[in-house]
Amino acid sequence: MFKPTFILALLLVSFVSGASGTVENDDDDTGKGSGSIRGGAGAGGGATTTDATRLNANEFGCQRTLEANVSNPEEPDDCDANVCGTITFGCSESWEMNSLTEIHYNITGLTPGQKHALHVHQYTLGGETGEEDLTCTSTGGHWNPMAMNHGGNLNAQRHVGDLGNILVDETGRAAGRLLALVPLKGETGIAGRSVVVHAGTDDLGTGGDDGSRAVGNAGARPACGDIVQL
Ligand SMILES: [Cu+2]
Repeated sequence: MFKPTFILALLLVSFVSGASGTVENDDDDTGKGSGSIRGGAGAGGGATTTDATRLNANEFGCQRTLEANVSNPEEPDDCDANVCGTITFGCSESWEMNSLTEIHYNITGLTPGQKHALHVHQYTLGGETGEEDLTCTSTGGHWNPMAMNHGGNLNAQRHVGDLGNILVDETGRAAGRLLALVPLKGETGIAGRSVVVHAGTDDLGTGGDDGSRAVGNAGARPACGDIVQL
């Protein structure tokens, strides 16, 4: 019942956004200035939003209710030498398109001027079994409950966990927000999973090889963190 609705919503967002897969940055981190995506979703959302998706959104309310603090698990307190930051998840202001989640991020220690891939991965740190594995590898693969190919955060063909790339300033900091169809709870939700910051840039599935279709060739995992409820 939820699955076809989610796919429909995916297709709709892909349509209204032009399927660009790009990530929007704003330094003030207030969520202002998102006119293009808000307007598009509002124009199309009313006719296709079903009771099922509305119920799913109302379950958590339009607030930032999930958060992940990311760090190098081997040196979690050394943010001078490592990637560290916070990612929060909540509803966008586009209530009519109420599966579209607004994601805010503030991450330091990245490569100045580069785009870094950001994903939700399947397991919390320690992996499926919860063992003491203090590496980001233990978080497993991308969260992909719909069994799709890898893509960008606004593509129709994407993993639920595909959040695209974040833009890094000249100081190595990425701060801003992005929008993606990311259910917070329920069987496809990201609650109780993890966020991984990659060393490389996500090719959003356009690389033409198996690595691209699977993970966007995003490279190593310098930081990760469990997604917890606020
Ligand atoms: Cu990843």
